[in-house]
Amino acid sequence: MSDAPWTATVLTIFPEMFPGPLGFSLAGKALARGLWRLEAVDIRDFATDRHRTVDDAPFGGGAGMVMRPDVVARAVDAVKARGAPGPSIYLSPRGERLHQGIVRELAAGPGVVLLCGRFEGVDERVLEARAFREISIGDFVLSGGELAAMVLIDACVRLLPGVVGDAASLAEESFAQGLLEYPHYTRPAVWEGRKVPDVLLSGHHERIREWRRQKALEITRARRPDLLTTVSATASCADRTRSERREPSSAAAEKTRAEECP
Ligand code: 9D3
Repeated sequence: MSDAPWTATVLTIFPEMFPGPLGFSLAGKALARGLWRLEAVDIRDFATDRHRTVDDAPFGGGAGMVMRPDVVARAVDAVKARGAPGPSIYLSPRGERLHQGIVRELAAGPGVVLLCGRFEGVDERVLEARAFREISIGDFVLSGGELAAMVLIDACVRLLPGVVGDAASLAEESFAQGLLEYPHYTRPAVWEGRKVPDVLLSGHHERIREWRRQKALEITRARRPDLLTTVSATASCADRTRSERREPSSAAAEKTRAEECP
């Protein structure tokens, strides 16, 4: 007897958008192998009128329409009653910003129930009454929550046991934790007059490791200095990161960094 797999239950007015990209590649193969489950539920099925209306004009006036609390509540209550596991999450531009710490937390649980907004948003009362957690995927404007839901699901699924086949990939990931990736090269060794760095052809594994570490630090410092913020300002790039990793300036800073690290 085996436990139910990690399950994403998506409440949307566009269920045909799923699995969409989640049906391909890593997530798609894992879905086909039964390592996770996806249920896309049409919120319109929980409307009560002939036109299956899910939205209405905002009280107080203003542009756009708002999703009705009664329809959304019936949808979420129905999937929960059917056993949909995990926290209820509303994908919303005003939510807490998604990061790998949240992804790890959600992937470690039994699944997620994801409410995708359309129109201007969802009536505030149903978010309170059903204790939705609000999550945004970044500071840019999408036309609805469906793509954001797919992003969150994809990020979680690749962390589920057995999904990433190569154990070395996850080991590498933890090795590089907190830094951007070093540059990669493959054949040909010379392309358009550009040579692959000699050290990578040298076979000196320890030197290759050091070179990659150094490049990862340089790239992180140039592109995402915020990932290195707790590091002292005077030592060399490598030294700074080393001392930071061994003697974090505070438990709080370390926790924040760990949660934000890619
Ligand atoms: C006029 C004010 N707009 C807020 C910025 C309204 C609005 C725009 C876009 C309301 C909803 C949306 C649709 N976006 C999402 O549903 C969404 C989203 C996003 O737009 N950016 C980042 N993360 C997310 S999660 C869901």
